[in-house]
Amino acid sequence: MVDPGTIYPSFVEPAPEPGQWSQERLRSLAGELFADAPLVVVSNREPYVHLPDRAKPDGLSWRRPAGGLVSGLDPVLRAVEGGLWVAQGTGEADRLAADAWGRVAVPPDHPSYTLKRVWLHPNEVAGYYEGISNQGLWPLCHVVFLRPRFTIRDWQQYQKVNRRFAEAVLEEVGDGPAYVWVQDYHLCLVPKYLREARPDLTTGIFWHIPWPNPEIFRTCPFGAELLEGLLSADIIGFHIRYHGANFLATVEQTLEARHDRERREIIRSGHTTRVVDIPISVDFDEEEATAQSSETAQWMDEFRNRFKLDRFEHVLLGLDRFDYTKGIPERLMAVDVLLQEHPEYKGKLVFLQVGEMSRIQIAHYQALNDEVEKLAQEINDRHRTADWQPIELSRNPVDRPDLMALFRLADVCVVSSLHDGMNLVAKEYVASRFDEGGVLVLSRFTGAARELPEALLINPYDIRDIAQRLHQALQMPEHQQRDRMRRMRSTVRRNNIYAWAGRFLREMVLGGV
Ligand code: GDG
Repeated sequence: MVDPGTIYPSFVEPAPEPGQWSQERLRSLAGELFADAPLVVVSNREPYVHLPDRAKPDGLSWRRPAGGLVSGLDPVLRAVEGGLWVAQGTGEADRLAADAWGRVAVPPDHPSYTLKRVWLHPNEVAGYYEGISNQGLWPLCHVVFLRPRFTIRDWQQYQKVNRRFAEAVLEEVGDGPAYVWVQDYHLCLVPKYLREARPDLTTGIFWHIPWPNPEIFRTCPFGAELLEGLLSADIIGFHIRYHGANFLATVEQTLEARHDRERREIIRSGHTTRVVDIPISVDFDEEEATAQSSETAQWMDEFRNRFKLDRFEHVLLGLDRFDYTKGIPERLMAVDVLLQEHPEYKGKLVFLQVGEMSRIQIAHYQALNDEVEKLAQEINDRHRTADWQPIELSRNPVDRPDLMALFRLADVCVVSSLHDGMNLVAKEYVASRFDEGGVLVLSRFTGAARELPEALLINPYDIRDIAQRLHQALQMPEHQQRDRMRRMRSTVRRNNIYAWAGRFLREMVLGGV
């Protein structure tokens, strides 16, 4: 086999560009863009949840929930002082922490922006979140061969809740101007409701997941209404051009509208919506600093003890929110094939699969949990020795320093999503590896694969392909690991979260000038 490492001449770190995006640069841009009108972010998930805690004087503790949108947007709001984030209140002590209008200053330890919580009834959550959003649009857009479920009852809740989010924004902005940045597939109709009430507001929406081709999208019974909602925004963003192209093709086949191909604009009933592709990323400097912190070092020791890692030559890691789009069974099956084809790894490697359960009310997520547990046990039983098993599953909650510790301990990080808008885990792994070690095995069907060709790219549906890449990763000479990792780090450092936010906000406010 040709050593793919040889195609890369030795890497020289480019000098930082003067125009490189940083928190400072975003803050100064935000100062200009939002001098006269505030930025309001609207999303389903909130960036901080509050929990009851008897040990604390105010009876409250807090944590950041898992998920890419929150990881991506919180640093942005922290950079844009005086911003507002409207989201669903979900924490057990959320009401206790908030004022009568649902407002609370966050981050709780260093407040710099306002979180306004929207309170939803369990029936609303069932129809809007578990129903249309996660049993309908999520499988529809990820095309993972799981039949999407759309019901009229859920749709009514989805409309109602989207209206409530729009009302929460209107309540806060009063009569003044504002820039409203809506997030994701839960809130497609918010731009429409905002425009009906306040056509003068500027609205953008970012679509964090893939957009399917028109043949898939046309199965959605509420497709035209969803598109009308989205086209009420002034700008809609996708991670990669391909998703935007699918969106434009879907609009063309579904609605009467004029399409300006040159400018990638849709003009409908006198209103123009621009389509842009701007890939999301991570706060490279902050992730790197966390990875270098003493807290992370302590967590590394903790994990070394907990999983007895010093016994192994190779530590492999899978870290995801537990979701059937992330290809978790596929990567475990690949470990099985690897051990069958290369029994020399027995006793020498461990695969850690870490991550919190999510969307547990939905049957497919419970089924995934059962499937992964059963599979891990079967594989462990097949290969175990008296004092070793290949797979360790952990569903304990993890926070930033522990995540970074796991990344730093992982010789190989496996991201095997069946389909993913971007995938921030891949970029976080890269940001954490200031030692330039480690190999990223990455699904071709993630947005991240477009930016990180130096990863070992896999088709996650091809278990032998994953197994071969795992073997290649475990055998990769150090100099080649370093070459690849340095290139990937250079990309993520440059295309960081501030670049994403800065580019989107500039497009939204200045219209691409
Ligand atoms: C959507 C799109 C797109 C993971 N497990 C735990 C945990 N995480 C953190 C990771 C990362 C985030 O959650 C996951 O982000 P991803 O991007 O990988 O995936 P999604 O949640 O599906 O995000 C995705 C993203 O939106 C942004 O646009 O990239 O394509 O699907 O930050 O580190 N965090 C904690 N516990 C865990 O168990 N605390």
